[in-house]
Amino acid sequence: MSKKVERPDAAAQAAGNLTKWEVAEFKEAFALFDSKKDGNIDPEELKEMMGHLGQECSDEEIKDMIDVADELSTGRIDFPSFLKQFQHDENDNTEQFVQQAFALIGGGGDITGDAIEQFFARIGLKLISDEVNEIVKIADEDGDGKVGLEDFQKLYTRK
Ligand SMILES: [Ca+2]
Ligand SMILES: [Ca+2]
Repeated sequence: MSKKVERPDAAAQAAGNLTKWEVAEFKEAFALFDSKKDGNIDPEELKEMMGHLGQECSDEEIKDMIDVADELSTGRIDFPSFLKQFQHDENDNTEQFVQQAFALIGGGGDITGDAIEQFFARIGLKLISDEVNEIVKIADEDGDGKVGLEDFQKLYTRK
């Protein structure tokens, strides 16, 4: 066990120019990865989650992914480090990231209620239909009942 590093203000600092929606969403994503609930994503947890998402990664690939984010060199990713990966100014791949996330959740098409349900089922979460409808409602800017790429992109540019 490596010693626990406490950084109470780091999350707020790392949030930087991310929208509140994004910070809340990344917090949920982080909690999903952190299956042991110890406040860090370790290689084992990362590998497990990538597997759920259909990405089989080698130990080497997992280590590389951790290294990119691991600013404290603990071999694990804490929430502030995780958040920093998604900063707009440090990461000009936001557009690409959004498109990849859209494709991942939508399974190649628009994000419908069914697609959301299946996505969460893949990562081991069962949503009730009220929750699914709520997600679609929040994200569906143009009101056609599903989340298209444009709706989805707007989630990441809203302040
Ligand atoms: Ca953990
Ligand atoms: Ca829509």
